[in-house]
Amino acid sequence: MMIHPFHVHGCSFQVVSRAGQPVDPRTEGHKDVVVVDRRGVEILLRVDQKADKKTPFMLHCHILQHEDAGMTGQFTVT
Ligand SMILES: [Cu+2]
Repeated sequence: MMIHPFHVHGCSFQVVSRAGQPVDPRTEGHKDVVVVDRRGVEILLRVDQKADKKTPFMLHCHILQHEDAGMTGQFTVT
Protein backbone atom coordinates (compact mmCIF):
# COMPACT_ATOMS: atom_id res chain seq x y z
CA MET A 1 0.00 0.00 0.00
CA MET A 2 1.43 3.37 -1.05
CA ILE A 3 1.45 6.33 1.29
CA HIS A 4 1.93 9.97 0.37
CA PRO A 5 3.49 12.57 2.69
CA PHE A 6 1.49 15.59 1.56
CA HIS A 7 2.64 19.15 2.21
CA VAL A 8 0.65 22.36 1.82
CA HIS A 9 2.56 25.62 1.27
CA GLY A 10 1.62 28.91 2.87
CA CYS A 11 -0.53 27.59 5.68
CA SER A 12 -0.83 25.04 8.43
CA PHE A 13 -3.63 22.56 8.97
CA GLN A 14 -5.17 20.17 11.44
CA VAL A 15 -6.06 16.57 10.68
CA VAL A 16 -9.78 16.22 11.42
CA SER A 17 -10.34 12.61 10.47
CA ARG A 18 -8.50 9.65 9.01
CA ALA A 19 -10.33 6.90 7.11
CA GLY A 20 -13.58 8.56 8.17
CA GLN A 21 -12.77 8.31 11.87
CA PRO A 22 -11.91 11.19 14.24
CA VAL A 23 -8.23 11.40 15.10
CA ASP A 24 -6.73 10.97 18.55
CA PRO A 25 -7.08 14.37 20.34
CA ARG A 26 -3.37 14.20 21.21
CA THR A 27 -2.58 14.62 17.48
CA GLU A 28 -4.81 17.64 16.80
CA GLY A 29 -1.98 20.20 16.67
CA HIS A 30 -1.21 22.19 13.53
CA LYS A 31 0.73 20.25 10.91
CA ASP A 32 3.01 20.94 7.99
CA VAL A 33 2.85 17.45 6.45
CA VAL A 34 0.21 14.72 6.61
CA VAL A 35 0.57 11.11 5.52
CA VAL A 36 -2.22 10.21 3.08
CA ASP A 37 -3.18 6.71 1.99
CA ARG A 38 -6.11 5.35 0.02
CA ARG A 39 -8.40 5.47 3.06
CA GLY A 40 -8.35 9.29 2.93
CA VAL A 41 -7.65 12.12 5.32
CA GLU A 42 -9.79 15.15 6.08
CA ILE A 43 -7.90 18.33 6.98
CA LEU A 44 -8.89 21.78 8.13
CA LEU A 45 -6.67 24.51 6.67
CA ARG A 46 -5.80 27.70 8.49
CA VAL A 47 -4.90 30.36 5.94
CA ASP A 48 -3.82 33.80 7.11
CA GLN A 49 -3.23 35.44 3.74
CA LYS A 50 -4.82 35.66 0.34
CA ALA A 51 -3.42 33.91 -2.71
CA ASP A 52 -4.57 34.94 -6.16
CA LYS A 53 -4.07 33.28 -9.54
CA LYS A 54 -0.70 35.00 -9.99
CA THR A 55 0.66 33.69 -6.68
CA PRO A 56 -1.37 30.61 -5.72
CA PHE A 57 -0.52 28.29 -2.86
CA MET A 58 0.89 24.89 -3.76
CA LEU A 59 0.29 21.43 -2.39
CA HIS A 60 2.21 18.31 -3.32
CA CYS A 61 3.41 14.88 -2.32
CA HIS A 62 6.93 14.99 -0.86
CA ILE A 63 8.00 11.90 -2.83
CA LEU A 64 9.68 13.50 -5.83
CA GLN A 65 8.63 10.78 -8.29
CA HIS A 66 5.00 11.29 -7.27
CA GLU A 67 5.26 15.05 -7.53
CA ASP A 68 6.88 14.78 -10.97
CA ALA A 69 4.12 12.39 -12.04
CA GLY A 70 1.49 15.00 -11.25
CA MET A 71 0.69 14.63 -7.57
CA THR A 72 0.77 18.38 -7.12
CA GLY A 73 -1.71 21.20 -7.28
CA GLN A 74 -2.38 24.85 -6.66
CA PHE A 75 -5.20 26.72 -4.98
CA THR A 76 -6.25 30.30 -4.46
CA VAL A 77 -7.63 32.01 -1.37
CA THR A 78 -9.86 35.07 -1.63
CU1 LIG B 1 3.09 10.31 -3.01
